[in-house]
Amino acid sequence: MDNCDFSKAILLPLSNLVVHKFNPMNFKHFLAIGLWASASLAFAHEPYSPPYSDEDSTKKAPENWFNLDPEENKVPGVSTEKAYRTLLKNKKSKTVIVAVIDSGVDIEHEDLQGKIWVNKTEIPDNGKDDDGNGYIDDVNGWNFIGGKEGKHVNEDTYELTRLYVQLHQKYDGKSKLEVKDKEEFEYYQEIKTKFEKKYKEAQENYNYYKILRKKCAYSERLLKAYLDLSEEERLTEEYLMKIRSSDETIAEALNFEMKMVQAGYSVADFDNAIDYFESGVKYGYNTEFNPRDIVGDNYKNYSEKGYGNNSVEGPDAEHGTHVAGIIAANRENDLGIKGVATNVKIMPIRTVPNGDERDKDVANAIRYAVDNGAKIINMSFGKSYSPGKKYVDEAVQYAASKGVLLVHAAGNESKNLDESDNFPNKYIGQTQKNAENWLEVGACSWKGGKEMPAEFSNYGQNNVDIFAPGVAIHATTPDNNYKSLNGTSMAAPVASGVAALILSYYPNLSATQVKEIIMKSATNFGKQDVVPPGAEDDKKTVSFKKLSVTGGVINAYKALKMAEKKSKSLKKNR
Ligand SMILES: [Ca+2]
Ligand SMILES: [Ca+2]
Ligand SMILES: [Ca+2]
Repeated sequence: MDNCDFSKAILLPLSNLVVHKFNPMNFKHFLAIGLWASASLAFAHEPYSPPYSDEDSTKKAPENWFNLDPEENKVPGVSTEKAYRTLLKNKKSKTVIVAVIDSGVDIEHEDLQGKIWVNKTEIPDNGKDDDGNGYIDDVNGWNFIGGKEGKHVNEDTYELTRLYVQLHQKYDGKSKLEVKDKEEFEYYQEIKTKFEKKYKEAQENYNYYKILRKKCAYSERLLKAYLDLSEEERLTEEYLMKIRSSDETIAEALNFEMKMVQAGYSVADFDNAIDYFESGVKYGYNTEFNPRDIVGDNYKNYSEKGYGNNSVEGPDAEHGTHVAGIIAANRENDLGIKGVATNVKIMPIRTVPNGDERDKDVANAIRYAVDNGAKIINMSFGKSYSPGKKYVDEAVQYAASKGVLLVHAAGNESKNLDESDNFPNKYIGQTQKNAENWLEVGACSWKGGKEMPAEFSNYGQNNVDIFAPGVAIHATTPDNNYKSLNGTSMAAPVASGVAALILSYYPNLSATQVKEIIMKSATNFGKQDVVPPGAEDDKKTVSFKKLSVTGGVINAYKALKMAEKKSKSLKKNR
């Protein structure tokens, strides 16, 4: 609990990996199509939203849009293709190591071959720490949420639950308080109220979606029978239009199904929602659940390192593999997708479970990355409480002292981060001192214009630096698959990729110089009127510059031009 600023414990909705298992299309969409009204249950407005699919929209995201150019292609991409075609042709580059602190990476993926970091000084599988870095057989990275015999933590609790359990043990049933505990006791009351509310919401949402799913399945069955369709056949709007029935049950089913079909949803969308809330009830808010025994570390000892195992994939590597592909997928192999940077090696550091990551692991992951040569660290995760922030901050400062850039996803709760807490962040301790090696990234959509900011993206004129593509990003997923995902989790690796690209061609630049260049060279959309994320009313626009420090979207082409100048001037002045 030390160094935790109690007064700042403002709450955010749950979310850790910014997209994990589910995609944060705005849940208001559900609300708007009237599905919520059709169940008479009291429910909590949890920001769950159904997964994105290209079919949802009449317009499709252009393929590879995140690498395209705003002027040439009319999408707010980062101009990677233009940069390769023009500025970088026949230019030499140096390999840059990018650490991906995430859920794990499928290092066997066809489009990541040759792109994974190899620790050349470590002899594989001999049970010895050959390079003496404190980690045994760490050939491709490390897994801080695994244990001996290759076991893995897959689910974990939320930090709110862990705080609640810890304080509950100390204060429950206590009638007499010592003066020194008064402040903490008040904090316990606050945590208790919040925890109980969130737990109840998760239960209600879980039940609510189960009812909706039932209703959906029932309506589909009924209407298919009426239309004499087979089970496999899809109910389309055309089919539904044919139904003429005075039967009340049919009419109600038709009304429900029409809304579903028009919005592009199906039973499967409810399955995703049910999974999400079920895991909250079963793991995230379960006060009895504690998977840390799997890791077998001395959890309270923050200075401990070396725990975990060397298996960097883990049981659920979708999120981390997607992130890795955005940064580094092979651009020349005619397979899959094209990552942003070519001369990079990904160092996977498995740290983030389904649930909230732990500060001890985050701090160790940052230190591992720095000590083993990463120049950029991608961090597509976040949470609302951070009892070990002190240790994370020290690791952030350590990274700064070694010239390593940290790229962090702003999160997907449509929140203004100037008004709510989100961890980790650039603030060191309780001061307002900023880490200069920190880049906070929001997500923008390919739609541009009024719809420039992704409707789920967090924002903040002080706390989000810049935006990058994070909607309908097609990239690598485990077992040689590919998927389109949404999230600031996807925007951060676009930014990391651009940073890596700059450093690989201009290695004499420092982390803070790369950050400055990315910020200064952004495509300025500041004057563009946009619908702010989470807005109730699409007509209430604000200028894009209100949503971030720069009011811009990252642009690799412009950044590389600026980097060339800066790099030359540094050489001259040497
Ligand atoms: Ca080692
Ligand atoms: Ca070894
Ligand atoms: Ca490829």
